[in-house]
Amino acid sequence: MNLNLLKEKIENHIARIAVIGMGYVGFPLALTLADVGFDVVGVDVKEERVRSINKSENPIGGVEPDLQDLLDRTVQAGTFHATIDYEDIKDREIVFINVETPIDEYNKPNYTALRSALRSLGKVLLDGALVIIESTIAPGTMQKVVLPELMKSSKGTLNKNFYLGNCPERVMPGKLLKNIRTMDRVVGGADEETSHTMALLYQQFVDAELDEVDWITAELVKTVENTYRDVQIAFANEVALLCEELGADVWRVRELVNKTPFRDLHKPGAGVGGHCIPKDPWLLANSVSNKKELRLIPTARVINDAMPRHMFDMLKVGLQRAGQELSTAKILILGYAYLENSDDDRNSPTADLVEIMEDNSINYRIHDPHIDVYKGDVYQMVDGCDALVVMTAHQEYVRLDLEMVLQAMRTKVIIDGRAVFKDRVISSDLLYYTIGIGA
Ligand code: SAJ
Repeated sequence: MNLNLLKEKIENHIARIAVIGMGYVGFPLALTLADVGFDVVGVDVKEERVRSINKSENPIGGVEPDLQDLLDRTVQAGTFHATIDYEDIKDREIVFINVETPIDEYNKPNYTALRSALRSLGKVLLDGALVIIESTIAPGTMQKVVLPELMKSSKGTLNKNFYLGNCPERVMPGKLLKNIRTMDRVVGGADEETSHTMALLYQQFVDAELDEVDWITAELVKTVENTYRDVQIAFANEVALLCEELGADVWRVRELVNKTPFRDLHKPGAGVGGHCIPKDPWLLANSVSNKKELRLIPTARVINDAMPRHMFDMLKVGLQRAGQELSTAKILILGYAYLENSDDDRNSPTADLVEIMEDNSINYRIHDPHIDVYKGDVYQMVDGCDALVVMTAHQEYVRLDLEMVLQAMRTKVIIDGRAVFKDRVISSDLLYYTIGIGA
């Protein structure tokens, strides 16, 4: 099939679509495409996840407006279903790939899931299909990994047997569906004709600008936009450490700095988690061989990764000042998710803090209102504790009755990694430390 025929099918919403990877990105994408009238098949390797999706059970946790309703609607309408069998997508004219692309312990890209999806897809790929990679990949990966894998598994040729593009996702937990429909997208086709076709496809469900580029530009835009954020957060964290040393309040400094035009000092915090920000700088840095020239990007990662340790150091100071031995202290950690009001715990800074606690044989417990294993009554869990360590700014903590919490505590130390309580009236016998305020 040539792209003209595919374009017609796209405009009439009769192009048959598959989305590989039913996670935070692929699942809402599949529902959105089905909601605008396409027939969509979702593919995932997790049989349990496929089964629950087909029973209209939403696999994505956290606060995601409208996701469940959309799932109910599309499953009932029969325009969307999930499968583990690649045979079920051999008739698909458009295939999105939204699988995980993590980094390994050496900060190198791990493309196991991506290669596996490409190998399985290639065996069943419909002649003339358009394949779009939405996973975040290091610049150069389309040329050096995706194309060779797909040519090998499909025994086909680019722009003859299949068309290939990269359109990096821009979802954010808590606003998955909204972002899919409203964020500008970069559509990187192997050639202009493919980019045009991709733009036409995204026009069917995206109400924003679609910028047509080549592969390397699409790969760079995604990794650079997240590396920008990581470097900005690292700068905020370093300013916070300065303020602590100087006895200043970084939050007041930040407020006034950001009154200056073109300044956007980010928020210092207990660490940088998630599936994007800690990973994408390494994908970017690994796209070039002479990495020794890259100093800012790796250093920003080191600064941000050191913040959980800084939380532990503040805890030690607080307990010492309170005259409470670390070895006999009882600690309650508030927040395991990497982001407020989300259940997403990927690359959670709290996991790093917990490792340090374990290494020091500290008696700790974890609370998180969005993660089943850590759910509980904070007012009960804090009973007899010596310190609270706030790692995530969940709404539940913002609304916490601090006086009640303090009454239940044995020693009254709060280490606040997200400045959740900094503007609250704090009783006199409390030792309160927050990121970026000298104590
Ligand atoms: N964080 C800080 N200080 C800040 C901002 C964030 O410490 O000023 C921490 C957060 O607590 C979290 C981590 O960084 O642990 C990441 O937070 P995030 O707000 O960047 O959330 P993510 O990981 O969901 O990032 C996504 C990214 N979106 C995509 O990759 C499509 C990112 O580009 C967005 O800027 C971000 O959402 C967003 O703005 O919500």
